Amino acid sequence: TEVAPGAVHVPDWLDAARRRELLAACREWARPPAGLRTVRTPGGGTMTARQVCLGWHWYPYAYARTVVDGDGARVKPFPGWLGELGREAVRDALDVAGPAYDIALINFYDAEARMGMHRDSDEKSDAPVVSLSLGDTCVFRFGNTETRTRPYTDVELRDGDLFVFGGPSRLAYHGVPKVYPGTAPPELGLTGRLNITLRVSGL
Ligand code: MD5
Ligand code: FE
Repeated sequence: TEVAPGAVHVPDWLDAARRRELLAACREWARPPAGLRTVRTPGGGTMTARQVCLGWHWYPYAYARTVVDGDGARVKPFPGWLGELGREAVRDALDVAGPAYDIALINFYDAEARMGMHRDSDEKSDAPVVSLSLGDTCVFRFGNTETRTRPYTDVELRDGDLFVFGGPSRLAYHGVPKVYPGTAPPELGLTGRLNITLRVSGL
């Protein structure tokens, strides 16, 4: 479903085996060093979704090769298979050849976690962003390129869903105003929500 030009939602894109494999990989990546961390913004705020990065470490508002706002360890490598998964996602959603992904940002949301309306403009590439969701259902708010406010479209993202943000949608404001606790499929064995975004650094 095209939600806006270049913004394509593909519900249930990951099969059950890939969901399990991705979740198992996320659990490994979350372990220290360079594991799951709490992100603090320069203004003194704390993000409620916790994060782990692969390939390049994101900190507000730039990229580094080490966890400059955490344990200082070198960021874990971005695996080739994850890049292939991203290219497959772009082919399926946009019917174009995908780029060479080199960043994964993995956000973990517990029942209270939210993400405020923002744009992702720290990448020096306009390549499409691939988003994969696991676990609890959330409300994903897809906005416009001009303001943090209306007009926006609320979309429920569920376990196994793919969302690709390309073209004019790459710089749209977006956020996660709500997670519905206890909605993950029980057989997955995840309490909360994981979102994996694949990006091109342009670095
Ligand atoms: C999430 N993550 O569900 C969302 C999904 C983030 C973030 O927002 O920055 O980690 S990714 C949504 C996204 C990425 C790039 C562009 C656009 C949306 N967009 O133009 O709407 O944790
Ligand atoms: Fe974002």
